[in-house]
Amino acid sequence: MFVDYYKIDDLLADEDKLLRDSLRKFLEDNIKPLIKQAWHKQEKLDFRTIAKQFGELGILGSFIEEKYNCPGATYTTYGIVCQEVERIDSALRSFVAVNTGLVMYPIWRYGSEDQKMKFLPKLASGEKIGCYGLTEPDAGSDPSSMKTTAKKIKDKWVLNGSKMWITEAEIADVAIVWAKDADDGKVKGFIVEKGTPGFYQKDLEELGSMRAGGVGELAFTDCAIPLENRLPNIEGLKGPFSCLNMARYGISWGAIGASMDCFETALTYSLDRKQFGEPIASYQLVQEKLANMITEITKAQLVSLRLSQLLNENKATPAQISLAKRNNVRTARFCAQTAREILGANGISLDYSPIRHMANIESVYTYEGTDDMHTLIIGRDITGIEAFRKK
Ligand code: TGC
Repeated sequence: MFVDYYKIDDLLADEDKLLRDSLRKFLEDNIKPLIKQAWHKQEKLDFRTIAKQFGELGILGSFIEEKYNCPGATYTTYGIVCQEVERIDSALRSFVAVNTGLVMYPIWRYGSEDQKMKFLPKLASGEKIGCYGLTEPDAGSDPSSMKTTAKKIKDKWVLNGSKMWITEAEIADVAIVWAKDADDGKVKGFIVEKGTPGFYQKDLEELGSMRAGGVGELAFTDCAIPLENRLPNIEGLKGPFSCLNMARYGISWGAIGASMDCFETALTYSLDRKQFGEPIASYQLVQEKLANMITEITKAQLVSLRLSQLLNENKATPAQISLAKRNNVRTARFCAQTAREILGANGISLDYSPIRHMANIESVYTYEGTDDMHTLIIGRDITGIEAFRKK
């Protein structure tokens, strides 16, 4: 079943539709059967295997050049990939969006040619997995207050500090880490490889959201990396923020995937479930809920598709990306709650996906910029007045 009320399919390229259909089949056959148990027991999915499978499917680093063994596709393709994986589970989309938008993108955009040749092909094939270190225990919405430092000592950069709420923290082979230069105070980006002395990686246990994926912390204690592991072509906060644009854009599509799955589940259930002698879909209150869901999903689809075109033309602004992330995650939150409600008591069972999406979406609502921060980013853009901090 496709949730496509406005024939948005007609606006997609044939190759994107083919990719979507084959990816959907792969995910439904291979990953969907594992997800309930993985989430319930908080036994993370086997991302080593999944990374290689995704590499073979050619869905990592969608918009990055073929020269680096990446797909060389469009931002629309990347969006469709995010939609399909989050239709299964938000942890899968986190994996794709972090690796593509937060790890491969900064290496591609700000890295040296040697760094690109060394890391991008292996990240695209899934041979290596990445993570992104920006957020810290005391620096979430305000990354400018980060405490992690990097000091140039002879032929090394020496990192000290910690990062928190990091997708695939423990498994990652490659971490993109943002730190303040201890001498000039400027934010700079570094590539830290697994196994470097002084680099500690640990996933958190007992999470109530994103239970099928890894989320954890990174710590650096006199962690010395070669000088050539600094991303040479960026300094300042616009580096990490520009990467967040890529992840936030991917989230806007992923949220559509989660919403679609909730809608499909609720529609199927309401046509099947009888109360008072009739399918509950025949009752006006249930129809209103379904109509509200399809309306919000359709609006979200149009926002992300248009945003993809703006990105393909290099015309999208950060505030436009904030609008899509904010709107579409609100839609997913609404659809998960509404679907759960339509399913009645069955809605709290993990036999159905909405309660799982509902818990996952709380992470998505908060990370890569909270809903409140995106409200203020849009507010600043349309008024010219900043409301982030007291003057
Ligand atoms: P501000 O003065 O606004 O900007 C500093 C410089 O950055 C530029 N900039 C951007 N550039 C590209 N894209 C964007 N989205 C940008 N936003 C800002 C800006 O033009 C400026 O450049 P320049 O050349 O003038 O220096 O900085 P501010 O500190 O006032 O920022 C305010 C605000 C609210 C926009 C920013 O702090 C913000 O976006 N906060 C939210 C942070 C956030 O999203 N954190 C989540 C991080 S990731 C995560 O949740 C976990 S890690 C990922 C995972 O593993 O899942």
